[in-house]
Amino acid sequence: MAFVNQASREVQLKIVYYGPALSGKTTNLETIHERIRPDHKGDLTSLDTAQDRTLFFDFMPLEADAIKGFKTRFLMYTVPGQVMYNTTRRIVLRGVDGVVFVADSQWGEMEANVESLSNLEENLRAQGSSLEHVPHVIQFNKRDLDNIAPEHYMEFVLNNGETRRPSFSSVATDGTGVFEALNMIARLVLHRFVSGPTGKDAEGQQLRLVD
Ligand SMILES: Nc1nc2c(ncn2[C@@H]2O[C@H](COP(=O)(O)OP(=O)(O)OP(=O)(O)O)[C@@H](O)[C@H]2O)c(=O)[nH]1
Ligand SMILES: [Mg+2]
Repeated sequence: MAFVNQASREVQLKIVYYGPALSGKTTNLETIHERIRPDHKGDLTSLDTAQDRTLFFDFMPLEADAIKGFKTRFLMYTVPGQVMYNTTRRIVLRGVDGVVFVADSQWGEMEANVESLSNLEENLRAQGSSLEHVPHVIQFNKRDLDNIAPEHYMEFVLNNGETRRPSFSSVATDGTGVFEALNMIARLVLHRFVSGPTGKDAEGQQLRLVD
């Protein structure tokens, strides 16, 4: 749920990177953190295990001049992908405004991708929401590897519903596709926010995006 602080004139929007274990969610955030101007980002907080796997979540605030008269802060989170951490995923998903689903393009991970996507749907439903109501994009990550499924196959398996989501081929380790996906989810989240009931100022006027 978007949070509007009328006193400090700040809007907070929550974006969650979701997907199966080791698909590249943390790497996405690391790449974004590396390349964003220092005055537009806060520290990246990573809660990793010894094997560099997310134990709880990664978090990074990101600032943008997107809404007229307000500062916009995107709160960027990743979830732990390992199946056993579902309670954690549910907690991190609370109040989510937008999701980047990071799929692993390797053939051997296709089942894990499908499972993770339905786990996302299930966890959203548990909070009274659904993918229909939460803006989301999908990343076909690890396109630099050899043992990967063709994009059209991944589209068919993961993105073949009635509401096709924007999709991006990516290599999170070198930044390919990472900002394209981020820009798209940010745009979708902002548009949803300014056209919705929470996107109002203290006088009840609908907020507007910067041209
Ligand atoms: N070749 C290649 N490796 C990648 C890519 N993205 C991530 N990796 C590697 O995949 C491994 C897992 O990446 P993480 O970003 O930790 O994965 P995660 O989704 O956060 O994993 P969990 O936190 O366990 O759910 C790391 O060794 C990364 O360097 C990519 O696009 N290409
Ligand atoms: Mg991680």
